[in-house]
Amino acid sequence: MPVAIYPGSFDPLTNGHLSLIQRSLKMFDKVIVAIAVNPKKTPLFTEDERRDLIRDAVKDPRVEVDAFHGLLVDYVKRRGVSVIVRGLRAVSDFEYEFQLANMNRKLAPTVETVFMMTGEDYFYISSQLVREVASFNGDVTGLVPPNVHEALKAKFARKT
Ligand code: COD
Repeated sequence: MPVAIYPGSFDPLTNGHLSLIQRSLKMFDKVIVAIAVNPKKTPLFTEDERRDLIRDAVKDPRVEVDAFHGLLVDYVKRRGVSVIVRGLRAVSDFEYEFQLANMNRKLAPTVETVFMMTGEDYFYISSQLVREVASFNGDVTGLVPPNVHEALKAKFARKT
């Protein structure tokens, strides 16, 4: 059964991520959405919050939501998976993704990275911009799933 791991920060999940997950399911029987937990960074949403937001937004039995600490390739090997899915929005993504994919291949030669181009409606969406817009009370309707929209409102209402 072909399985892929879609890793990311997902802080928070956006409609761009969601589109990629849905399109990946046309190629893979199962997609593991893997939240990278980096203790050196302070995310807006905790690991558990990100996990719940993705689970509630996706609700597909073929999608598993998980989290990992440490190197992505170690996690991928632990899960017995050999395909990583990543998204490309613009030329600016390419350089970073190229480095990441090559470093991962160096560390784990049997693991392949598959790239998917962003959907035309989502090429300008990033978690970072969504956080910034929401922090200034801007409207993020259509950029994130409704449950993430509500969570952003609650998060920034608490902060102000
Ligand atoms: N349309 C299409 N694709 C999108 C969109 C969009 N609107 N938004 C994001 N994406 C894609 C991104 O290009 C990326 O491929 C993926 O979705 C996830 O995006 P983010 O921003 O949530 O996650 P990143 O890019 O911060 O994830 C980086 C990792 C956490 C995967 C990476 O740092 C990592 O593997 N960390 C673990 C430690 C490790 O192994 N380090 C060594 C790496 S060589």
